[in-house]
Amino acid sequence: MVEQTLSIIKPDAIERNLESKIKTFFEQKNFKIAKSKKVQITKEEAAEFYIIHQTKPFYEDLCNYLSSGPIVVMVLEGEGAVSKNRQIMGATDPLKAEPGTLRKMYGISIDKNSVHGSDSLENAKKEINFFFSK
Ligand code: IDP
Ligand code: MG
Repeated sequence: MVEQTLSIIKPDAIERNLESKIKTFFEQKNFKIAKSKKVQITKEEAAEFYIIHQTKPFYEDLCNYLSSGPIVVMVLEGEGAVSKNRQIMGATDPLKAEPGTLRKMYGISIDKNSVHGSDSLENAKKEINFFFSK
């Protein structure tokens, strides 16, 4: 099934000028980048986006981090896009990510792991709506 998923190039990767490399990587993996924009969100917006993590010890740091600089948010489209994107991103912790995955190639640490990807079709719809409904 052709799906859409939300991808974010996080501040650590934008700061290192990795936007075009990461976009090319998605295109080489046969994703269509249906929408893309560069934004900077507030801490309050980050807190809303990551609300499912509100009880986690790292929540505050995570919200500060995602709002710390420009990010690129994208709608990726393709066959099985949600799980395929999760696979090519690699594990949350770059140290545990498989070779050839984005987080292995570019991630610095578990918090500065370069990319976000929706974890389910339901969350993909919510997250796309969060960034692209206005
Ligand atoms: P995911 O991004 O692979 O879906 P989640 O568990 O949804 O991982 O966590 C969201 C984000 O929160 C991660 O991408 C990472 O930046 C950060 N994070 C997750 N676990 C930790 C942790 O143990 N310490 C610090 N940051 C974390
Ligand atoms: Mg997640």
